[in-house]
Amino acid sequence: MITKITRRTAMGAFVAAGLSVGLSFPAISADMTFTLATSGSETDQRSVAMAEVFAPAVASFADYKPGYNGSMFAQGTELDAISRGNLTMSIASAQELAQFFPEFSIFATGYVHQDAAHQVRVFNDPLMDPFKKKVEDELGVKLLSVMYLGRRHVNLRFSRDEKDVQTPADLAGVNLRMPGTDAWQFLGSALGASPTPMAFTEVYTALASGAVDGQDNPLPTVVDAKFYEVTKQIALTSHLVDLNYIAFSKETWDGLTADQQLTVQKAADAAAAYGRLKQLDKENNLADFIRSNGVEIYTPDLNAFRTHVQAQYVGSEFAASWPEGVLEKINALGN
Ligand code: KDO
Repeated sequence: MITKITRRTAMGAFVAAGLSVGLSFPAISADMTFTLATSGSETDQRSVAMAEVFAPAVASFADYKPGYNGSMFAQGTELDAISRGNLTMSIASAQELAQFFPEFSIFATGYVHQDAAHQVRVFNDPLMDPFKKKVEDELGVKLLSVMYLGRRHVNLRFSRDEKDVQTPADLAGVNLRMPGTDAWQFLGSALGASPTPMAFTEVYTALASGAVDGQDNPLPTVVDAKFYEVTKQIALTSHLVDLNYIAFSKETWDGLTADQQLTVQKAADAAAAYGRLKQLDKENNLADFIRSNGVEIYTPDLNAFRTHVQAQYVGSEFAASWPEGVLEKINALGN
């Protein structure tokens, strides 16, 4: 009877005995388990990328155990869980990191990132090194890769006849659900709305009941979370080309062999690239499906939104935390 030994040991024993490693034998537990907590659904492209690309790539030495819809840790608590050694991975946001390190708000600022490729150039640029180092040294979290979440737009319960959104002034008094952290709430205010903090998993019910007037997420999320069932319009504000980071426990990372570290890094990059392409494809092809479900989609006065939102950040507490010259470097990496 094979006792509970690691897969690597068992494989080594078979190979040493000159037996084909293709022999089937009882499942043997891997050396370790990578847990991942996300408030995203199982069908969200970032979750799919982690399950279908990352997990198989590390399977030779680690099992993968995801917790979707905030079931493992509530949205916004994942980084603390990693830091305390209770979680391996999360799909983290710059807004959540800004709760620990305010300077991360630069990556969560409206109308800064221009598109998915710009996000990748910024994440891979040396300008990111001090940010990454601080998160590793002070939080015990390693940011492996940048994931593309998409262009966030204003999505309202009201029909366009009830509330036509052309400029930020049209959002005055609109109770707009935004995620709970300060940087998110600031963005909601910068759009001209009255932001309400709320966990992602509560948004559908809040829209259906009228507890909030709207929310902001990219088109793929509007479809995946079925927000089109409880809203009537999307004003394509593109106010944030949003991203997440594949966040990994530094303690776990430091316990890996060099080969395992290389495998984990390559697996994260491959998953991020796969998810980015799938999300971009969905983003470019979902408008008609959403319209077919009775949701009006239109482009507001983007110049009015961009000018107003950017003006709110000038002189803000967030801008005060940005390291000198970083915004200029980010802009220089744009198109
Ligand atoms: C959301 O709560 O609106 C948000 O889009 C914020 C993102 O940073 C990310 O947490 C996302 O939710 C979840 O992954 C669910 O898609």
